Amino acid sequence: SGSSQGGRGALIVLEGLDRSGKSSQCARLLSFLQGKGCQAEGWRFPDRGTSVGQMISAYLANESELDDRTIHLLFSANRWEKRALMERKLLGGTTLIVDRYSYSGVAFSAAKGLDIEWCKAPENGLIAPDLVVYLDVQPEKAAERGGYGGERYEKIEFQKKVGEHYHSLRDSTWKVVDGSLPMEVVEEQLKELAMSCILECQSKQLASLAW
Ligand code: NYM
Ligand code: MG
Repeated sequence: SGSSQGGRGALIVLEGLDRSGKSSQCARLLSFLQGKGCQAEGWRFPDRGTSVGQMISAYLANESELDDRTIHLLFSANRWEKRALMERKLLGGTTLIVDRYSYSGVAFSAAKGLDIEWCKAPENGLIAPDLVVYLDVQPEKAAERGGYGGERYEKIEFQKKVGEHYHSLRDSTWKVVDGSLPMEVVEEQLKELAMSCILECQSKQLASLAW
């Protein structure tokens, strides 16, 4: 069973600050793709459903304390434990719409003051995204959107630093979309980017992150 058009699926990642609209846009994009008969699934990191994910979730909820490098490696391990399944899905023709990935891993940890090259190292060898869409929203704007949920990192000053580190991670797979535009406008831009990416991936091999 491949996709209806044959070829592998695309690894499409949405990135951005907390409250930038990623989760809503992932859901909209996913239902659009599925409505078109495209084989697609929605994923997110952290994946809080695994035992590593539960440790991460407790840390984010301030229910546990962890050394900065230790939690960094847990976020990375949480992607590694999903790598084999991710590869199987993509090769089987399923497109994955992923809410956060390695870029979150590096940007949030580097914002705490950890060395950025040290932060990148454990991400090497994970599957490289075919498209990264960064939803660009000013930290002040993001905070206005119903406020933050009270998890660790959800503070304007910290989010500003995260944004600067995201900026330094931009590469050729990145597209920046203005996340302050109306939801429907952002949605249209995402649909177009995703459709052309999915088409291109049918004749493009999977690659690994090499930072
Ligand atoms: N986060 C997420 C990290 O610090 N490192 C990572 O590798 C990932 C994937 O977790 N503030 C942070 C970003 C968010 C928080 O994510 C929880 P979400 O999308 O709000 O559930
Ligand atoms: Mg959040």
